[in-house]
Amino acid sequence: MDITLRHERGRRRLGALLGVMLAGSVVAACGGDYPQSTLHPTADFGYQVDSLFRTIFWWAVAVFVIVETMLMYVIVKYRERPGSPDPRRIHGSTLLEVAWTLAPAVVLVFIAVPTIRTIMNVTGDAPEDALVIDVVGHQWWWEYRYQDFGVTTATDLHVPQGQPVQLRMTSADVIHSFWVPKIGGKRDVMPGRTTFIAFTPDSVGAYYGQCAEFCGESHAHMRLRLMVDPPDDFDTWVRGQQAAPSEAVTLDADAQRGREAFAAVRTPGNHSCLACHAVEGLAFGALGPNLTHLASRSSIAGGILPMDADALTRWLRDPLTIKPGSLMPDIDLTEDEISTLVAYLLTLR
Ligand code: HEC
Ligand SMILES: [Cu+2]
Repeated sequence: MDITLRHERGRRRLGALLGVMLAGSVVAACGGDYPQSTLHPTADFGYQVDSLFRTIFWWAVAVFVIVETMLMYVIVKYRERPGSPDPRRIHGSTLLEVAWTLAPAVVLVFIAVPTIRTIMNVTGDAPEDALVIDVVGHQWWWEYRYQDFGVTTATDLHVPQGQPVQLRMTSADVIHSFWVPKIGGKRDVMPGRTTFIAFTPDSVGAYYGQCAEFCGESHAHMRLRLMVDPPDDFDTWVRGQQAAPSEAVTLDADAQRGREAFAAVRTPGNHSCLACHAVEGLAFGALGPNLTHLASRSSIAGGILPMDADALTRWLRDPLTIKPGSLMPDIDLTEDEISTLVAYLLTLR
């Protein structure tokens, strides 16, 4: 064999080896415990989906190994050699054809049975004692209504650890999809229809999620956080949300002026805060998030900004740059109005 050919082969082998190593490390990277990994579930819904995934994965591995082994064997054994005669012609083999029809059919049965069983198990039915929360998808934020407690909030979804929860979901505008990967699968949220997700979260923590159905310009900015609280903390949270915020604190001069700016009627365009937002005891708007306990949340604007003075200031200055297409209009507020409004909003604990 001449030298250049051998070199060429060596290089190809090295390339193939590197390719395999790269593919291996890419696949291995998927297994990490990332905030939105479906491979590390923390609720019964997720465990079922995960176990189905693993079952199918191992079937696929078995099929891959068997098929590739046979393929390699045939390629090597029947490769053309110098001077070898033409291969014998054959036509049809009943045995082979029956075998390669039956074998995949059997594999499909072993995949179909657990798949259908899982689908039946995760339709969203919940036991009697489940905590039912109404979820409303909006362009581009999630609203939650706890009818049992008279609490309405947004973006942060609080649930108690170890208790079955049922989400009763619908949309105020277009089709969205609710997805917290560590809890389980996604489910469409549609206007004029009600869909359900049921789960029992088993570990305390904050889990990220997001809208998983393209719903317009700021679809990528429609995130959420599922807060799984210890039961006692959850009760405390509910009591905090039920209390009227304005009674709880006396407002300083700035916050008082902010409250007035919030309630002021703005013309033209009626971009008054209270036209779109509710604050218990002050405003009843329903187009935007309920702000009654805004300052008790971890994030604002569909989970893309932290809940702090700086983010609130940026948001009030220019919501449309932060969130293109946002239904919160750009209101011509003076810097003074913004700072008093922020002072007021921060009192809404
Ligand atoms: C035309 C309706 C409308 C008006 C008027 C309006 N907002 Fe909004 N606001 C919204 C909508 C819709 C959102 C949600 C935007 C998003 O996340 O996509 C929002 C979000 C917010 C948020 C973030 C809340 C959260 O939980 O994410 C704050 C704070 C806020 N608005 C304050 C104000 C203030 C203060 C005013 C008055 C100066 C005001 N808004 C006027 C519709 C409005
Ligand atoms: Cu959406």
